[in-house]
Amino acid sequence: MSSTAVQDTVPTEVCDATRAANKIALIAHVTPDADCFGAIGAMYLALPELGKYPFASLPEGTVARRLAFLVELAGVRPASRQELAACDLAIVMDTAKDRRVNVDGKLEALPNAKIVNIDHHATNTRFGTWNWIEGDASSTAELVYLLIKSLGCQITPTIATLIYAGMHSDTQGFSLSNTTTRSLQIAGELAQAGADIIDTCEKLNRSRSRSEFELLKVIYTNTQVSDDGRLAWSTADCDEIAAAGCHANDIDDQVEVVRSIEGVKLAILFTEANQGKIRMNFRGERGVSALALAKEFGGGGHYASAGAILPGSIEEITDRVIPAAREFVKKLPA
Ligand SMILES: [Mn+2]
Repeated sequence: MSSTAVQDTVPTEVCDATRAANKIALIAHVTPDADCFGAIGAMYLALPELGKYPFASLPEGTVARRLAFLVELAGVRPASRQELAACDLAIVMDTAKDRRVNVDGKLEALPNAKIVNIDHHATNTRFGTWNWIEGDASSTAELVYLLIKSLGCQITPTIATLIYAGMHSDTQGFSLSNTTTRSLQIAGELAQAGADIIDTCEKLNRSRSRSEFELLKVIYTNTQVSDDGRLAWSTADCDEIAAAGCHANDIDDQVEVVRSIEGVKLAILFTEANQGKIRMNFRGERGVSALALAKEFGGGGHYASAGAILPGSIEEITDRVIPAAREFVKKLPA
């Protein structure tokens, strides 16, 4: 666990831009996770207190069943194209590159909006008018907590629950290396503010649908481990994902199955939710940079948790990536 290395202050420009705007679009990344929904939901509920109109971009079909409760909890109504086009500010959260925004028509669909870019991905390309990037923050939800407080808005029990969900999820229940004293301290403040931790964690961790469970069985079955035990990977192709009853937005944290094996330094999950497009999730354990390997294949993300997408079949892509991954773990110190 690292101590508080990140700054506690929200950039003044971010607060000023938020206060100056009237209609604010709330945007996160494609295949949104709990951090995205926590951040969007919390801002959606906080902004009206400042007299601002929030408009959330959630194109149809982008909410995973498992996470729909967060959207419902915040009462988020997805904005129309027209509403988004009329926004004068876009707060883009948790999104490392502008082409990853979860907006129909991407940022061109908001021609009048200046952009506040809030993120904790080390590889963020700083595409905003204003950029607030803290690579050491546990989650974007953590940054949103600081922003809402800086704006002088209340942390209501619902806002606290949404932020907690984002932080809990991105830290795997405060168990990963991005867990800091600041994140634990904020978690305590969220509990104090009335976050419904038990219900949220049950929904996030102990409410898998049968189809997601079927998909996990596939991933367990397909898991392979290198002879030295340092590399583990698994796959799920198009047919296997469909047979389990899953869709692209159900692929989330299943790489944790692969990562859970003792001694594994690097875990990779290859999934083909969309035919011919292989998504890779890389996870590094104990100081191993998953990002370094993901970058070799055009990917990005965080130091220990990264991703990439390549065109091809599972077989073609594993044939390319696994030899590189074997070399990569071989070079790691004993
Ligand atoms: Mn995040």
